[in-house]
Amino acid sequence: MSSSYDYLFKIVVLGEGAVGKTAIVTRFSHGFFRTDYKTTIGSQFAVKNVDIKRDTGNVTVKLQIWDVAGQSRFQILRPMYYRGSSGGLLVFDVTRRRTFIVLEEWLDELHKAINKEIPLVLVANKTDLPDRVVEPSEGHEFADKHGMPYIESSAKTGEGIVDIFQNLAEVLVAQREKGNNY
Ligand code: G3D
Ligand code: MG
Repeated sequence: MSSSYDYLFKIVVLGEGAVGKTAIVTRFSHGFFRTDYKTTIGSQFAVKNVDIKRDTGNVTVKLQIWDVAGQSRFQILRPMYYRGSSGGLLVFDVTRRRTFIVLEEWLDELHKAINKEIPLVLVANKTDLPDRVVEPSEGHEFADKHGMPYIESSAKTGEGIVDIFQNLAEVLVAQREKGNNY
């Protein structure tokens, strides 16, 4: 992997336990999944470059993706992982409604920790499973309400996985180029 890049962003991955956060990050980063020493207290990060097309030519974006433990026992520790994030993924499991209902709580937790709005992508994961209960229209409605894009994914088949990170990287680069300090 090339070590040169034009932009570096920290991304946090939020959502209940077992929605597929680790599976998404692992799938995207093709095995370049680095376990941090902080794993014991519930976090690890992966690093991956994505190329974005701009009017001015291609730019390389390095994403440092923090996979934060979703279990409630780690709640007290999570805010410190949120600090300094430029963007995030809000992930739920389309087969478990509870993971969708609690998304507002994840947003609150993030905003309390960082005191500002950052670009997020709503990720509806596990679309490969037959027992889906949360419909696309519901996901779209939540995403529209919060001004974020909505992407359906399956870490199992790979559907949507690259889109998630490509989309977020494009938004982050566009903001940075406009002079916003994200
Ligand atoms: P988390 O990091 O959010 O806690 P994990 O979730 O990535 O550990 O995933 C939890 C379980 O869901 C795992 O199953 C994982 O394989 C499965 N999973 C994740 N994403 C998908 C998906 O898109 N489709 C399907 N079918 N399964 C998925 P196990 O059995 O290993 O616990
Ligand atoms: Mg995990």
